Amino acid sequence: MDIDKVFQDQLIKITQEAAISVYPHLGKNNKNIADEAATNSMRNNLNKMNIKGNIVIGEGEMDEAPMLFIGEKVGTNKGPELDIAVDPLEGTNFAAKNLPGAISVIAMSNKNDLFSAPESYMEKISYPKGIDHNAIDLDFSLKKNLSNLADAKNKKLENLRICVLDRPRHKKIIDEAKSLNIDVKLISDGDVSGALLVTDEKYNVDLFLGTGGGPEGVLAASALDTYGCGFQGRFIFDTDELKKRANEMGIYDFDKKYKLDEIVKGDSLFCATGITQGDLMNGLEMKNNKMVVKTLITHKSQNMKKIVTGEIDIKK
Ligand code: VTB
Repeated sequence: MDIDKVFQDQLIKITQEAAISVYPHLGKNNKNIADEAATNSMRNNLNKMNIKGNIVIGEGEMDEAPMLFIGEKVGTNKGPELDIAVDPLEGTNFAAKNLPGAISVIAMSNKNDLFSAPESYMEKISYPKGIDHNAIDLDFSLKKNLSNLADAKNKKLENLRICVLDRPRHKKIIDEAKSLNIDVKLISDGDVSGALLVTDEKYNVDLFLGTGGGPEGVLAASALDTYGCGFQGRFIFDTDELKKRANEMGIYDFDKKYKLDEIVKGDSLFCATGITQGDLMNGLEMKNNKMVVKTLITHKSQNMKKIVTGEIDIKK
């Protein structure tokens, strides 16, 4: 079933307002306060929606997060049953330090269509549309993935560019890229945006890969699906606690590589509003008491993918 188009504008408003709520906290060196503001705003607005919403990706598990925890019910309890994934402030460091890349993100699907998993890391890889899904795999070497990509895109291997989170755990990937003469775009945080850089040639990223947050992987997968891009993810359940929680959520095969259509099924909506300047969209900009806000929205069944500009009056 297609998700009603009325929710497009409502989701845009939700991420816009969450983003604006972070504005006073930009550069104040306090990640928690900034995150709390965005989470509060998002939760208040979600609870006004005529939906039976279930948070499947949120701020944490019930016992550790007071708001928008996994399993929390949101909405007026009238309307369709929907799964919701949120990251009210993706890039808390960016916001606290007023650096580029902070966004506010939400995704929505029909009930049981978004993957629900404990807060864990995920190995992930995303790639542009038009590539055979058997050509790219988490278990292939970087060289094999890139050679397959180069063939499919009719490009020279050394002209490809990859994006990776700048972490010591990615040394092997980065070293291998260097030895292949491949340009690497290193990002310090924010791998929802990073994974989406394969959606358009203008970003000049042919492959995003590496280990980051599982929730961020599910969120990115929703937008990638609408763009027709590819994604593969493998959760890392490396503690007894995580394994137990995964079991409780119905996950028994800890080594499974999930394809995009196993992470996001059917229709989905995705919205991300820029807080600070980013690769995907501009950040918040105050102009004559109006906040200019840019939001990327995708809606799979409508084949909609666009950046919407809002001008919002800021009450003094
Ligand atoms: C990424 C990134 C996030 O966490 O998922 C990353 O998208 C992974 O975790 O913005 P580590 O920082 O522990 O490597 C963030 O940087 C923060 O949630």
